[in-house]
Amino acid sequence: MRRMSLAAGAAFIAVAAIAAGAFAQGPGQPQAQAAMSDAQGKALGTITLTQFPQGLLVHAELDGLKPGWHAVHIHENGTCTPSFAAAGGHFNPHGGQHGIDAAPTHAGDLPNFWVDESGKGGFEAVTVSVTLSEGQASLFKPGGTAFIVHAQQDDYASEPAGNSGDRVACGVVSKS
Ligand SMILES: [Cu+2]
Repeated sequence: MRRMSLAAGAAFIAVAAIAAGAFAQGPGQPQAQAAMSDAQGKALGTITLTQFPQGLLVHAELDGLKPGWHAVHIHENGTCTPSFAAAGGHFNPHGGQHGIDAAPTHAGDLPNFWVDESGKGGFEAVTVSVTLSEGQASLFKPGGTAFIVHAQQDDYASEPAGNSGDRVACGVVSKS
């Protein structure tokens, strides 16, 4: 009896591990990514997007940024050249305002994230304001979209970008 229950426990753990892997990797779920680089073209890591029925999971692993809090947003043009200004303003298909109190907010608004002393920063967020699927809020609309990391944190209020300063990293959203 004891051996049987141990075996059953092991089987449960294996299933749980597979399920966790499926969430991280998202086989069968639509995925996209943005390869982030600085203004000199140096690679700073990747933002991976996985579409779930309940929302879009944003998973970022970045390195080479200045320590401290940084704003990150989805901007309205899928280009980072000739300068990061080409990415335009925040992706805002619903005519919203920037911040947390607004209704609606900019669809491209996201929470700030922390970069440690070594320059590494990562975060996950789930947003229901944008999608990899078709529609008005699609990140694959004509012209595409791009992620921008700013030099400072977002104050979640000031127009048009939360007083978050220069654009220090950019990456076009592309299908994985
Ligand atoms: Cu921005």
